[in-house]
Amino acid sequence: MTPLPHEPYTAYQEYPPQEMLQRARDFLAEVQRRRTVRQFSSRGVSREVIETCLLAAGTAPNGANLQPWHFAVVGDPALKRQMREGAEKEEQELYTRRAPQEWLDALAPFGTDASKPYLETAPYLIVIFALSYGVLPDGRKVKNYYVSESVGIATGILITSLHVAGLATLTHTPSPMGFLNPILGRPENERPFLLLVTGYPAEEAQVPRIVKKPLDEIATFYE
Ligand code: IYR
Repeated sequence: MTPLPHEPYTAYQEYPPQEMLQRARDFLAEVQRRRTVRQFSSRGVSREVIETCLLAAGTAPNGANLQPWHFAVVGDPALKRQMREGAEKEEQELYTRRAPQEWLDALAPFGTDASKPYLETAPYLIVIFALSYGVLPDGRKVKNYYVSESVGIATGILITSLHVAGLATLTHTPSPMGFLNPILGRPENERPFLLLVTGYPAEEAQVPRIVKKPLDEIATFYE
């Protein structure tokens, strides 16, 4: 393979130290307002906003720049209904049979159960697929690298970007998620990674009072 042409990094922006700190603090305040929401309004959302946030997600650092993701954006009510039916079937199994007691105990404070009405209420369901391998136009398979890491980072950027735009999300992981491929006609190299419910929060939306770990618990400095 010939090396890619390289060019000066002119887009880089340095800030004076005080401004750097202020920007970091502003961003912290912005993301601290983000909450996972489980009650959505059925109010429509601009497709262009979703498209813009997906482009932001697509900037994620990833293995060998192979960009091993695909975003299925579902606004069609018939498809949303099928997805809800599929998810609730799996979740019913999960909550009644598959999940060990320890898992159910960890979930109990949040009051979640197998019923997922938001899969029909919210205007958009974004299914993030991880491409286990790529497929060339001639059908040959291409190995992808660090797929989970890459797709995880892209998903984080997507969630943050939707939040910054003023939309709420719910990271939903019906388990297992294989039922999504036939509904959405996705090929076998695409593995559902996460389902992001997106829209405006319902006016009566409530969120649990949770606490984030303090810095000294989540970080250790060695200097
Ligand atoms: N997938 C299930 C269960 C679930 C699991 C965890 I860990 C959560 O933080 C929340 C839910 C569901 O969506 O209900």
